[in-house]
Amino acid sequence: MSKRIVLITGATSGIGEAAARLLAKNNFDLILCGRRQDRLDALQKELLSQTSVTTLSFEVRDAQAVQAAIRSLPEKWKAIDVLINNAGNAHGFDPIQTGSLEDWDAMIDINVKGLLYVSKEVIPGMTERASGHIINLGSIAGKEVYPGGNVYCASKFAVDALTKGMRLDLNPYNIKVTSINPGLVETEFALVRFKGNEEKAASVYKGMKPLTGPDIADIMLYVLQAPPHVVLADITVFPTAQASAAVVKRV
Ligand code: 8X3
Repeated sequence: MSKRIVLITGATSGIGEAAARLLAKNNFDLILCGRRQDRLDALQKELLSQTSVTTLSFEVRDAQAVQAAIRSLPEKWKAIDVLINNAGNAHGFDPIQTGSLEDWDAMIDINVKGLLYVSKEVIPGMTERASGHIINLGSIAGKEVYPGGNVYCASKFAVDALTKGMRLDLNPYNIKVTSINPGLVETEFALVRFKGNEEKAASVYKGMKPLTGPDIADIMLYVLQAPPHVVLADITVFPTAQASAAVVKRV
């Protein structure tokens, strides 16, 4: 297969960063997106010896910024073959009666609206060319609701619905749509959810071996290397110690 251009949101850490590293080695040119320009620069510098890399720094929740950034891409980067909607996070773990508006806004703005803003800029080129692949990062939290998950789960249920909606609407255009729905993955995810509380964040992964960013990146590469007539539509992946959102074997 010839080289493809992939745009990855949330490329500055965790799953997005691992995907950037793996795809750089596997015939993809990279458009790395994130909020933190210093991290984007460092990753670009690291990967430039392996492939072409450009960066875009913006907040996915800012529709204007998303539009301006993606439209600023030089001509040679405009034909995006693969969109990885990876940016997203959980903010807070409060029950519904005490959750904060700020946390709710962040999760809905980033996980749902941000995914839509980026998709809106990228999909028209794909429909025009009648080719493309969109990978949305869902979660087990988009399949099951657990105590304290409320708005985060709602945001990931929305991602699940959007993935299905994209697959239906883009069916006439030869565009593949995949969702990858991980369980526990050890990234900065828990640290963000617990607002920097390292002890609470560590307890999420205590006594079990969680998935890692590179585990999810491996799945992405497999998905992207499937033959043209094959699309992995919906993948749920757990660490072996996990059986559902809430059932985890710990030692
Ligand atoms: C992250 C998985 O189980 O922590 O999306 O909600 S979980």
